[in-house]
Amino acid sequence: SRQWISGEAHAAKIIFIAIKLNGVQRGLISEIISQFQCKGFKLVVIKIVVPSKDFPKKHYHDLKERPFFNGLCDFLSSGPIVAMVWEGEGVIKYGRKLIRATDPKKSKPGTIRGYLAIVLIILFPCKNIIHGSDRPETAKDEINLWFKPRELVSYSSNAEKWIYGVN
Ligand code: IDP
Ligand code: MG
Repeated sequence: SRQWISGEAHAAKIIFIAIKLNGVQRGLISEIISQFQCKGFKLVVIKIVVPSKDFPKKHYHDLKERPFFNGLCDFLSSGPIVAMVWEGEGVIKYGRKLIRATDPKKSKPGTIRGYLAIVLIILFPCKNIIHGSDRPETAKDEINLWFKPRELVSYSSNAEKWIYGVN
C-alpha cells in the first residue's frame, strides 16, 4: 500500500508534536495548537492517547542510557497525551525554534517552553510541556510509531493560497 509520507519532499514538511500530560492537565492544549495554527501550519492528524507502559521506551529509545530515562517513560505513560502531525514549509526548523530548549530556564519568553514551563531537574523527567521531532527522519519514525496507517488522513487546506500566495 502507498505510504502516507509520500517522499523526501513531504517528509521535510511534517513534524510530530506531542503535548505531554502536564500540558493537557494544565489546560494548555488550545494555547499550543494556536501557536502552530496562527503561524499558518496545517494540523493534519490529532488524537488523545494514554500510552501503554512500554510505549514511551520506543519513542525515547535513543535516551535509554540517560539517568532520567525510566522516570521519563513512567511519566509519559501515566496520563493523556495529545499526539499531532503538523504540516508546512520549514515546520521542523520553525517548530523546534518555537518549542526551544529542553530546559525551560534556557528558553526565551515567547517560545512555548519559555512561556509555559519553568524548570528542568537533572534526575526527574522534565515537565517541559511538549515534544517535537528534531529532524525529518525522526518525524517519520515517530509518526509511524504513534499512528496507525488508517489514522493518517490527508486534506488540502483552502487557506494555503493566503499563506503561501502561490496558488
Ligand atoms: P527535547 O525534548 O528538547 O528534544 P531530548 O534531549 O530529546 O529533548 O529529551 C527528551 C525529553 O527528556 C525532554 O523533553 C525532557 O522531558 C527529558 N529530559 C531531557 N534531558 C533531561 C534531563 O537532564 N533531566 C530530566 N529530564 C530530561
Ligand atoms: Mg528530542
